[in-house]
Amino acid sequence: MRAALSLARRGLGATWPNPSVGCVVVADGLVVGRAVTAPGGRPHAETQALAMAGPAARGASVYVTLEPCCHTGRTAPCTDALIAAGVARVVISIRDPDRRVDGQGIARLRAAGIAVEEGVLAAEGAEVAAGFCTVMRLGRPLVTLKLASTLDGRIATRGGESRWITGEPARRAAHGLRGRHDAVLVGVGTVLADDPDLTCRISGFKTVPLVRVVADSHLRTSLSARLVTSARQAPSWMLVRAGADADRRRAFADLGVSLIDLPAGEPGVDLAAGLAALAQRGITRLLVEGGAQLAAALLRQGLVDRLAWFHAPAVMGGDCWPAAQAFGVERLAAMPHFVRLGSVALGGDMLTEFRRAA
Ligand code: AOF
Ligand code: ZN
Repeated sequence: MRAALSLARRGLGATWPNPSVGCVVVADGLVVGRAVTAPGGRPHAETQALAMAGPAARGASVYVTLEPCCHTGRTAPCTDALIAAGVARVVISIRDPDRRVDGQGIARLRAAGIAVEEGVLAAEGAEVAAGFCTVMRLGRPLVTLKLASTLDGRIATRGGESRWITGEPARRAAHGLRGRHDAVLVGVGTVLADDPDLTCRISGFKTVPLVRVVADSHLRTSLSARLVTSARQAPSWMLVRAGADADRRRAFADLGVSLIDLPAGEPGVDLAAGLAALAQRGITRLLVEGGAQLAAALLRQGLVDRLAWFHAPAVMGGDCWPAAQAFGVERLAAMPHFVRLGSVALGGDMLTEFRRAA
């Protein structure tokens, strides 16, 4: 199962709208088949691993990070492929929360006489499938907020200088984070200030292009911004207020930018509705890269599931720009709380990852 989980981790960011699933087929103590869900979500892991195993799958044990599907979607059900291959045992990490499956895959395997165990390394299985499970449970993607600041949480000097606060190893790790997400979201302020590309610049890392999303209620983004001029090479989507200027909308659409209409939020667009719209389009894992306004709005609304916080060993002081703008915390009890998952040193910098406290 650990091997299946590592395979599944490799597919993160590449299989949306489907979950990344890992599958290992073991016969007589030997691995005879292994696979991860293909880029784009199909074929599923099990059918590929069974194809690799061929006749060796008969009587084998199959380790899979998510309950095999039993619905006929764009591919035939994995349960049927497992039954047809004559496997003896299926070991599952977690159930598939998709209503078309949710225990029925397990029931179908058992009805065919296959021994099924579930709940093996369930915490790891849940972490790998967290994006897909969040969509199923909450109707929005898993949201990871990435920040890179000084020790006192500052992201730019009072003069506006921000390149670079963290060093090269930390910036490479940030590209790795992009690689494991389906889409990246920034606020329009960041686009105006930095004109970012928002691509994953580690070659070979990303097999499907990262979807770039800008929250831009009034279409203030320049038509010559990199995100706009490259919209035909990699997807660029914009979260806009319904009723934004029609000529500007047409200009963006003509350049290949896809506009998503949303109700007004305070400020900008209604972010909860924006996240729901992204889930509707298949996004399961969303990386938010700022700026400070967007970070504050998401934190205030309890929409941040994970934090990836890079700290540079430096201090700027209170007249410099904070990682998150004010969001009105009066009492300690009102702060969003997080639980530390782990930390790594990256050159002189530090990356700490957190999940929201339950
Ligand atoms: C599996 N193995 O590798 C994955 C599964 O639209 P379809 O037919 O591709 O089905 C998508 C659903 O299949 C998805 O919503 C989820 O429930 C499941 N994903 N299942 O057996 C896999 N990726
Ligand atoms: Zn399947």
